[in-house]
Amino acid sequence: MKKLKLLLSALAFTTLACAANEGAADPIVVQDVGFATPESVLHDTTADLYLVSNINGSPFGTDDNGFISRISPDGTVSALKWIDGASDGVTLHAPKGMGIAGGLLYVADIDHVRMFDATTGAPQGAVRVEGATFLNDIATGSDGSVFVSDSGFNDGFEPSGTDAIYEIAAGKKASTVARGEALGHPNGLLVRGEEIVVVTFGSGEVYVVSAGAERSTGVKTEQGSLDGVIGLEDSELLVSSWGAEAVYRGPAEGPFTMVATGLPAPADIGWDAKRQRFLVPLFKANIVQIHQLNRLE
Ligand SMILES: [Ca+2]
Ligand SMILES: [Ca+2]
Repeated sequence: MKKLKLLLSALAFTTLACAANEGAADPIVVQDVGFATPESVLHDTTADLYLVSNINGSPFGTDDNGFISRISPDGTVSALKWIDGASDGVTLHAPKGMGIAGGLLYVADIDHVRMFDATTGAPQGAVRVEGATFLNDIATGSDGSVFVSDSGFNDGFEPSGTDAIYEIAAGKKASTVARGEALGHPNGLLVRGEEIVVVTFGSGEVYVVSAGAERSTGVKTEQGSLDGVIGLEDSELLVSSWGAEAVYRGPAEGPFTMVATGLPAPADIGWDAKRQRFLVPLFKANIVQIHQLNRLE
């Protein structure tokens, strides 16, 4: 009897595993093109191109060699170093999260949010975020507001105690939305109405903050080290997890199921709403994968 039960549960497991992969098209894999520690992918909906931020070296290094690539939705490279820290007049050390608002591309870069013309890539100044150690994700609201997370790490990923979420008001100055180690090393941000959905690299949580309020209790995914977050039209989320080497899907209050696996160090995922694709930078493998979201998943 025990044997039969084991056999049945093994069968059930196999069926589930098949269901998860059924109909999932192979991703487009962009590799061996010169990416260097890609952290974030963003769909520029105006140009209809994907932007990839490349740290190029240490995530903490002020080496002015970071760059931003432009790639076509078919996976071909349009410009590997569209914006290049190595160019004269461009400062870019270790670019991470990106967002576009009001014709400007905002890029998180250690303790600055740098701005570039979203059409030409020309530098448009920077906002220094006083006291920040590890600015990570950028999120934009439909009203043009811009937010940035500080994951609160010093070199070597030691806690710096600077965990925070800031608003970059009028592209000129940072104001605090939330602050403190209870934020659990916040990483990915998503603006949803008056709230910001936060996923954390430290505590492995998904929670919500709004200005002047305590963070919500939140939920934990099964595996942690969460990096990027995407909001789907049906208000579900996609969340990347280094712990699971996967992308999770679920409502902010959970539960979450995996929609793509076998993704080592999946950093800040992007979303192509037009094609219903999620875009995954593999931080350590110097690869970007383009995945079709299966509606049945
Ligand atoms: Ca660098
Ligand atoms: Ca990130």
